Amino acid sequence: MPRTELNLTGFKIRIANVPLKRPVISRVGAFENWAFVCLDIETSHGIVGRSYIAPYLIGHSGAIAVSMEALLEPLMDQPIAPVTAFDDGLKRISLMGKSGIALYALAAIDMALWDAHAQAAGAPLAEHLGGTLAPVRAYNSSGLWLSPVETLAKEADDLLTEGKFNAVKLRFGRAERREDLAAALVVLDSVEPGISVMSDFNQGLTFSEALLRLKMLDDLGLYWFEEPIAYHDLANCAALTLRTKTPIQLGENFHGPRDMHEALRQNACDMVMPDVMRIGGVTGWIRASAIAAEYGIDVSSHLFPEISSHLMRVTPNADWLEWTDWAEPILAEPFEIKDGCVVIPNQPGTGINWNEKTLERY
Ligand code: SMN
Ligand code: MG
Repeated sequence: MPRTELNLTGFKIRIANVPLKRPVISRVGAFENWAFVCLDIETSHGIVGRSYIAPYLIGHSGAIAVSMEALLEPLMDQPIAPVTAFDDGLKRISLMGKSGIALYALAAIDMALWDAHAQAAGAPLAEHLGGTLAPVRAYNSSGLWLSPVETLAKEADDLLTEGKFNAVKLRFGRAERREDLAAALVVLDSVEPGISVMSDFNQGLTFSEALLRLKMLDDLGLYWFEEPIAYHDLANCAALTLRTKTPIQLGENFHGPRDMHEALRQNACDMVMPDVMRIGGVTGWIRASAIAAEYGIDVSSHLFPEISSHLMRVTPNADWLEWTDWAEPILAEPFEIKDGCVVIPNQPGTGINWNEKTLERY
């Protein structure tokens, strides 16, 4: 096949504030809308690479867009080379610290470059990265927030039914310890045997409260305890990991593969669930998943289900994909869920295409 060079010829960045079907109420905040920064990169052969990131705070989205522009300018008219662009970009952002806004901007660019690169090769991203297409098992994370306990059984049933899911995630961190216990019992009693229930404290506990609360919940058969305390407090996370039977899950706040390496080196968790925006896009994910593999640790994903489904297909020890429906309103073809699994579209690239009408509206 003749080799044609694919150059970056332009880009478009759009910010959308999309209403959530079920508002988020958690210890990281309450949200009625979810903020997206959407990137299109244009190339010399008419191929458009697309990605989105979701930085929680709409007010910070503009700063991320500006950071994206600054990182994209030097790539203009250059060949599309995601790994080279990532490493050069990392050097550039090191002047501001290789985390936070600058890293998110770099991750968005990395994902859009990989999308274009895979499209140019005519392969879905998972295949382009050397994997195969197959359904990816997912838990429905679009609900079970810190809502009244009496609403949880019905919501768990709705969440499981809407995509024939076999797993859901329940949020903890209520004011009183016994309220979390009541929430856990209601949900666990209401689901069929064989359904997995993950749990997430969103860093809501102090270390001493975590000792008490995790002990209280430890024998219920929850699949994992996610972020019980401040995520950067690795020493105390390691102490909790030693003391609890339920696996401790960390990862959505790893800023780059190095953070994952440090957490695993300190035995701060039993499992990891990187967030493709914070870990550094496709390139950051691939590097992080190699570290997890060497530690023999299971890898789940955090948010961004579309691109994460491709990445889970090339992740050794892939465990559960986190499914949320939050981007659906701005996608031309939302990914299908079949029997609790995300179906990766069999088309070149990531399969992310905009619903231009709604994207412009939001
Ligand atoms: C989460 C994600 C997004 C908003 C609130 C809470 C949570 C998760 O930490 O893991 O899904
Ligand atoms: Mg979480």
